Amino acid sequence: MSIDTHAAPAQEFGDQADLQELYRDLAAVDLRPLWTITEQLLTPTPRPAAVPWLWSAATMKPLARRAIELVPVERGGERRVLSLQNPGLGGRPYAVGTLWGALQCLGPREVAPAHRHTPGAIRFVLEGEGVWTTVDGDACDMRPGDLVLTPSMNWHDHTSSVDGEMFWFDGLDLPMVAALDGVFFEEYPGPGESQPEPAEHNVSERRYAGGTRYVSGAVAEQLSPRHSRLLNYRWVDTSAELDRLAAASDDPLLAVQYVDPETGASVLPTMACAVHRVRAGRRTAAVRRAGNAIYVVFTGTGSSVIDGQRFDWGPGDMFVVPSWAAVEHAADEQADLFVVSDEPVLRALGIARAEVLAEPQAVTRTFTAR
Ligand code: 1HN
Repeated sequence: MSIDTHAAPAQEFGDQADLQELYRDLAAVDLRPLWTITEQLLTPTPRPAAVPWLWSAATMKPLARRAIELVPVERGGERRVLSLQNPGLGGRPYAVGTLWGALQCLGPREVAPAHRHTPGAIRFVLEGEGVWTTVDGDACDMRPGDLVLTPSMNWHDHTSSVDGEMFWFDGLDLPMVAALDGVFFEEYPGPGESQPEPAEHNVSERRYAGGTRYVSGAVAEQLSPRHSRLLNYRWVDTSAELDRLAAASDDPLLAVQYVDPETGASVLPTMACAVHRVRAGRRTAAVRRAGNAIYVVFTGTGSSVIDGQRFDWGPGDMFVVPSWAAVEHAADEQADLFVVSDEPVLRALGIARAEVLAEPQAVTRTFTAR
């Protein structure tokens, strides 16, 4: 947050010249009078610097393909990733104040080298095949719609075994970890730049996929650094769960949260993931939540109204809903929206809140994607 240095004091006291001198003398010794900035600091409701925004697949994908042609994936650069840079954040490469969001692509038979870091990541696969992410020795096969976790300090590299291209969404808690000055990063010590391919893939699935991986209500409260030991949530299972909910209700919105099958908590301590299915021709209630979220359109077309602005979307588009912005969705054809949010952190701190609006929002503007 940046605090306007030139803001007039909220109240004026005493002799003007003396007061101005006091402010100068305070500034000269790195002291700041709270009474001049109280209203900027303590806003009645969150005032995120990030703005509601949308990045379209039609714009991103040709640019990603050009990057595949021009830029190798190698040690140093580490990844071919196009970050969603919210224009409200003054050049910081973040989708919203607390979350990194990006489109990552891998060209034919490329390997992105192994490393590990304190920020945790989730991947939601958009397109492609024949790629796996090895997470601390477990090769997790990636198919469209799969959610793959690379928790904090787990070694990870990405391997393409085929001639096609691969595209996925990356969500990281990097801005939160950076705000805590907690970023650590290490290159894999080898031998080689990537982890050896294990004889068997998808070990975490065989061990943990038997438990409850999806819930439709609230996820378990938990203040713990633990992450899910299950590293891959398959689209076949996610969509089967959505189908099951759809058969049991006529709501416009069917929501499944991915959870740790051993605890019922969110998949990572810092990030919660969900899929929101919006039924064809239906509109969801407008909701606002404390905390930031990134939406990735997996299938379907429709629009969302975010604080009175309409965003039209289709497959592969990504958009952000900053804290406390009202959001509602309408689907033309049935739509599956993947959502990642920082909600577990707000819950752990006891400051989560949400509000369902009584009325649909009036649309005052329509967003034009670049
Ligand atoms: C990272 O390690 C990956 O491993 C992707 O694929 C995106 C963005 C910031 C920092 C580390 C990856 C990242 C990242």
